[in-house]
Amino acid sequence: MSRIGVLVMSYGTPQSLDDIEAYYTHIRRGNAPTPEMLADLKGRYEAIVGGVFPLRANTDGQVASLQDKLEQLAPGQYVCYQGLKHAVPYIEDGVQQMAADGIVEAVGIVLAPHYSTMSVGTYIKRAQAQAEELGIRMSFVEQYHLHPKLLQALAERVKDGLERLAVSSGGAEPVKVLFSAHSLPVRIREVNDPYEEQLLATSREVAAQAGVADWQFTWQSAGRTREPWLGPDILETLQELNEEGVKGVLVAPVGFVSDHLEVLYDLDLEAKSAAAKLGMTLERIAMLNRDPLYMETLAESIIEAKRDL
Ligand code: FEC
Repeated sequence: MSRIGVLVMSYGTPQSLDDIEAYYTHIRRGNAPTPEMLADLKGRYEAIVGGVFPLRANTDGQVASLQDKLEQLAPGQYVCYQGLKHAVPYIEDGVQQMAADGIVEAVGIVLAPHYSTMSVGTYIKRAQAQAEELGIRMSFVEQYHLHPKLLQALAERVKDGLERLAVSSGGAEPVKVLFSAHSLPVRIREVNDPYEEQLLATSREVAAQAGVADWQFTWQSAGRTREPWLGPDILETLQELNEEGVKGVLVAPVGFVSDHLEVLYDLDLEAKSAAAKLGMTLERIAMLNRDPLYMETLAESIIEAKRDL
């Protein structure tokens, strides 16, 4: 019997500084960015430790660790492939590789826990279209935002983060936990998109498990387009918290699972310096990356989705 393919999908990142324009053009559905937009994005990648692209190594590591975890739970049954949304190997490349290897049944999963028609929904559409063309039967994990092991891993990180914040702020009070995720255009509300509710559900559960009473949710990393995006943005939220007298902030970007630009630049550089200018201390929880509990979350969700094949 042939093995079950696992298409592990992630956002993708440029391969080099020279590749940023092609990457940005792909994100913009074939429209090249203006020279100003390109310079701005290049500047952000350069600011994160001199132009590195940590998402690639992190995604590679996550896929390798997931393969090991599946091997432990179901020896010889699953084989992982990578498919990226905006960089090589693209989602379609991953599906083509499965077909070339003789895979006839596969499960797809995205390295993002919350479902939106504009995020996970588009990954699935592309994978499904290519799989149909090549005769591969696929089922998909659409979300895993309330998986108990994911919640446990995040709650542990919030507890650790609060300890770090107590040290770096010299015990200053009061402290607020800010859960965050990538903003999306406000128009997702017109289609009753579950994204916002799922993010709030994760935040609520993680706060409860970490024993945090004082928390709120905020958006980050809104795109540079003309239409309205979900807000408030974290930079506005920091202003408000400062007006309320908050002294310490722990950011928990629960919509992301990896160290990458939106975390290392938007939070660690931009939000941290904005908080410092307001006289507040800001810390961030460690990202999940290859956390064993996260790997178990993915593996168990895949094994569950295989039942729908
Ligand atoms: O480290 C890296 O190289 C990549 C970091 C990265 C991640 C990421 C995740 C998400 N995005 C989502 C939605 C959008 C929408 C647009 C958009 C634009 C960008 C740009 C960059 C970028 N995103 Fe991203 N995103 C990452 C990086 N994203 C760079 C372009 C410049 C900019 O605006 O900063 C707007 C597209 C348009 O122009 O129409 C929408 C969502 C996620 C989280 C879920 C997921 O991982 O898929 C949602 C990581």
